[in-house]
Amino acid sequence: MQSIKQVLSGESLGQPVSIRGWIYRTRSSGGIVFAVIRDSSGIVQTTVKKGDVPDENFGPASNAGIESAVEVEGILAEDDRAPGGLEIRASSFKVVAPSEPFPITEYQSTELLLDKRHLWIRSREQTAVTKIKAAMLRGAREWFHENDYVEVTPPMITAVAPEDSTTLFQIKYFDRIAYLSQSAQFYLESLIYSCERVWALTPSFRAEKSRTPRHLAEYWHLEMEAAWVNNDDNMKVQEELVTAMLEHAAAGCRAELQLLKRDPASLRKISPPFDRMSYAEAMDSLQAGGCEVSWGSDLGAVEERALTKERETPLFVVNYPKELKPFYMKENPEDSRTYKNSDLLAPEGYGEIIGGSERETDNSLMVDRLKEIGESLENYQWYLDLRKYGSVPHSGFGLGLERMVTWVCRLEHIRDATPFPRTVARVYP
Ligand code: NSS
Repeated sequence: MQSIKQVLSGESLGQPVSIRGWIYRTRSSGGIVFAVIRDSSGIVQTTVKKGDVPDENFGPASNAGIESAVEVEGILAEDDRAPGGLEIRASSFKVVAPSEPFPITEYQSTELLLDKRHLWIRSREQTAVTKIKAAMLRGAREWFHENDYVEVTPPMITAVAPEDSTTLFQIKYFDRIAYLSQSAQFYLESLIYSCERVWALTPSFRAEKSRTPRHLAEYWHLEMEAAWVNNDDNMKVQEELVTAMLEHAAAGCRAELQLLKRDPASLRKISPPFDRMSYAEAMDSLQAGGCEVSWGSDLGAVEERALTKERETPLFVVNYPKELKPFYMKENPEDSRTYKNSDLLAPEGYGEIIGGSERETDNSLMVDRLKEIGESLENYQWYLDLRKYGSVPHSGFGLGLERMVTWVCRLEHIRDATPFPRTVARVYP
């Protein structure tokens, strides 16, 4: 048995090959069936001629609809009209399991494709996205390993809100209330006192009511935290990590990227250092471009798009006003209105993919801020403890994996960056 990719390499031209997979397209005329077969590695045309295959094969072969599972043996031959220029002339075509009429045909509504997501993920586009995402994750994992980071496993059930208490999913936890994690950051911060450099890949949950093309209620969050690292060094880690992830995608998924109309060379062009712009400069640039913003305006999708649509490489926006960001960030000594933080914006208008900062190390400042925002100190006692026992400068960040995949795969909507998207409107399938 060979993969279709192996078959399409042409090495076995003129020789017998055997494949298995699912019917991707099929038509028959007279005594011949043209069936394009798909497996995880690609598609190839097979021709099944009456008389060339055992008699008991031909009927099922001509009746089998798309998505029937099949096993095919035959001789690999050249054919200009076939995808990839090669076809298999079948000597055997076994239908392992026929398919009922497949509910997804060409030009379906978005709603139907979401209802039938468990079937739609078989599409070539979705398969390409899944593989590119896996390549990016492998790039990240290798980068962290090579740079002495320890992978850790924080809890997903928690009592604290690192980001925004209005977007917490509440759960019944025995006889009390708990929340699904929005970010593993506080747990990663605790672990730097033993491991110094840590990272984790976990689902994060955000009860975002907004229906936007860049928000999921559940997404995969790649987070890191490191001791003795300031905000500048934190950005260097982000540049290197993102570059490693892009390199793995470009090197390992050429064909998949091309299928999605993303030129792998455009990803390879990206390397450190990325451009940096302060929030204040971003405001000036947006105002000059006609956006109605002023100091204190948040950067939403529209503003981020305006800042990056002409760019081919990512952009750091640094030093946001404190009122726009969470309590745990370190004040900027050069401008106390702002924090030592950064958001990394993807190029081509895709917007924020990473949020990061240096962390506040002073316990009393942190207590004051928590009181200001009306949080109960009780739940944060353990987090505040971290500033009592050998507090050190440290920084970290969180990368939204589906946000990055949306950019890399040039997707219009973040839901296509994940096999089973969870949004306000959808938990099925
Ligand atoms: O809220 S973040 O900006 N920052 C944090 O959660 C920090 N506690 C991370 C850290 O420092 N360890 O979220 C980080 C990233 C953000 O840049 C997006 O890329 C992504 O997480 N993100 C999302 N992706 C998809 N859907 C939603 N709703 C979403 N929210 C954030």
